[in-house]
Amino acid sequence: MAIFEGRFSDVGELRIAVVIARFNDLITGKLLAGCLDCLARHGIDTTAQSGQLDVAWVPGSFEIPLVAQRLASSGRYQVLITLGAVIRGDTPHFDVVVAEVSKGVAAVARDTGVPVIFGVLTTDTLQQALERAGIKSNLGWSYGLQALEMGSLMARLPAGD
Ligand code: INI
Repeated sequence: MAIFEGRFSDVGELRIAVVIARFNDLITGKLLAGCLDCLARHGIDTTAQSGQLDVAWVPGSFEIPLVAQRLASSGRYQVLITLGAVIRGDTPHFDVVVAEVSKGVAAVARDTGVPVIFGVLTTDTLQQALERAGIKSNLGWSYGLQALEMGSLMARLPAGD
């Protein structure tokens, strides 16, 4: 019996890309800070000179899947992290953006075989988003951990076709 597990240390071989939306950057910037703090504490080089970590900014969460698709299919990265914040307003735009980014991110992972962490907050209010981006906890930190786990897990699984 084989048991496959990811790990959170000795992850020096991982190359990671973050795709982050500028929309609601009050929130996404805090998610990024939490995420980078997590990655750095687990041995990932997050400095400006890093050859291990790249960050791509997109206008809004709607654009995340397209850029994630390009980066994932480049073959350069073992795992991607997507960061966004979609906050429900009085218009149906929320549902359109949420549907596109959630389905799009899942499709990128399946189509490319590269794990893509879904770090897009979907909340009813700004207050709820702030609570998840640092006021109470910072989910960006969790997304960093999940990326390490999935990136290292995929490397340990038998090769697919
Ligand atoms: N983009 C977000 O990331 N969050 C939102 O809450 C949001 N709302 O509510 O409109 C949002 N809209 C922009 C969208 O993602 C695209 O950037 C835009 O439609 C251009 O394609």
